[in-house]
Amino acid sequence: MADVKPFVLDFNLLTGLCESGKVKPTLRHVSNMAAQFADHEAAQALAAGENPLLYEFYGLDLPEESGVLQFGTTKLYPGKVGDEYYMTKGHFHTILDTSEVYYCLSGQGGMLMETPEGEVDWKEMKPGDALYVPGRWAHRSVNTGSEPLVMFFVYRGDAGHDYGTIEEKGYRKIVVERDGKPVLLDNPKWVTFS
Ligand code: S6P
Ligand code: ZN
Repeated sequence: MADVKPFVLDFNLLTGLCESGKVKPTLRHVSNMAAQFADHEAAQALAAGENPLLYEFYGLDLPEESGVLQFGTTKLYPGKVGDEYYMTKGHFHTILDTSEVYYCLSGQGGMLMETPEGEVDWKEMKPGDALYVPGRWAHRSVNTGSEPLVMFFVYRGDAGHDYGTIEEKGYRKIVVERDGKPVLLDNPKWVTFS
């Protein structure tokens, strides 16, 4: 069993950031996932230019064991690449049948999810909403608002992250702005991009 002592961490309710600096965030810029955006040219142009920060999130240095819980926050900034909202890379868990809980602290957006069999779901999230992502569902946060979308998450410590499947195949759906509102469209690049 993991030898972890009780500890406290601070995550700001509005910004999601650990202001004490006890843990450091991982940063993802457009260049880290340019191929994931449907408008590849817009993504490449952004990556080659100002290369904006899309999001930052915390992962703790805890043993990757089934009895451990990983937790932290994701701060996803507002913006679009072409007409597609800023989003996280998205992943399946390596142990596919491990679930995750997200709790929205601030901002507005949603979670785009899909199973290996092709079932798709989109759940909107606003402050105070808790989302259960069952095992087998890939999950990607999307910021459809004008402020950072901040979410707290918890998942099993040994779940692991399979990014490769999404990197190779993409998501079946994209979330884009139409007349100021988010709509889901088929991803024109699904499976075809490398
Ligand atoms: C981990 C959990 C989150 C994400 C974070 C960034 O299982 O779902 O901590 O890692 O929101 O997203 P991504 O897709 O880049 O890992
Ligand atoms: Zn996850």
